[in-house]
Amino acid sequence: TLGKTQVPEKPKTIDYQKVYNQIADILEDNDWDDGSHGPVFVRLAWHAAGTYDKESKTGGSNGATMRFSPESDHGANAGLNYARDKLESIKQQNPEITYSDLWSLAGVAAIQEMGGPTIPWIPGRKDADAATACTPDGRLPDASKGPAHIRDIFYRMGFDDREIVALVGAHALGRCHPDRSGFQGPWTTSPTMFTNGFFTELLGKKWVDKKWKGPKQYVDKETGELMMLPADMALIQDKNFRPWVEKYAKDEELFFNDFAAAFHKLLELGVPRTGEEKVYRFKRTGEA
Ligand code: DDH
Repeated sequence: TLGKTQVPEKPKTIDYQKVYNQIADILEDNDWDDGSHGPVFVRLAWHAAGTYDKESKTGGSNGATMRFSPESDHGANAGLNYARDKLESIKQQNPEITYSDLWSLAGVAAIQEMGGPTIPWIPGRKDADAATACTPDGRLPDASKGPAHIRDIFYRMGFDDREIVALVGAHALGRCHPDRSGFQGPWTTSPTMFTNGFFTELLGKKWVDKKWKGPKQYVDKETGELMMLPADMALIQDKNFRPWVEKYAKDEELFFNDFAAAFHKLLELGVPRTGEEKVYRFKRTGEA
């Protein structure tokens, strides 16, 4: 016979909007780059997810395996320790959130707070507990390469040409650091604002080889202040990428919509879902 009714332990519910707000609160920092941790948070979310391989179903944003060596030491991840360390304070305040949810949520919060589109977000990622789930090096794009390499990398994740171009529009944000990637400079004059500026600069400026001892990159002829990677230039050199660059340069709303869908898809790579999950859309701080 049944004994006393068993009261199931109530699952801990996390107030994700509160976590979003806490992340928003630590973005600004006048001692950091252009004044915001936003760009490096976006890059962390992207590199955690962009290891996905749709054939073997390995990698992706589930697991947060970049906490472990060797993935933390992969060349492409140089400098992302700053983002991981900075987010540690949010993890301390919310011990029940997984690192994999936290990093993806930080990417969403950063984009929205810097003026970008609302990115639908779903929690439920689980952290792997050992380095054995680390992906092999070489799954993230190489900035010195062209269209064929970019397609190899992003088709492996399950993206098409339109989604690829939309995603690289994130280079409106942030900058290259000689001590991390070896490259130098920002792509736009407003690196802490999410805009379609990457596309308007790519088409609107004359790009010339930077004269220096560092790796091959481009600078704008006029001021020499802005930069493009060889992999960025690939988007206007390739006849199937270029039309999307032109569309996004003309139509910021189209870019925002496509980016939001593609970035959401990126953050879902490798995460098991039933389709029943609640989808969150966060309010920006300062929004009623
Ligand atoms: Fe990127 N990126 N990225 N990138 N990326 C760098 C910085 C940032 C490539 C190379 C570099 C995406 C695609 C590509 C951001 C977001 C995204 C840097 C400089 C290099 C190099 C790192 C450093 O020195 O600190 C290449 C190659 C590609 C490609 O071929 C597709 C995508 C898809 C995204 C995204 O978010 C969806 C952001 C943000 C930064 C700025 C980071 C910072 O600290 O500032």
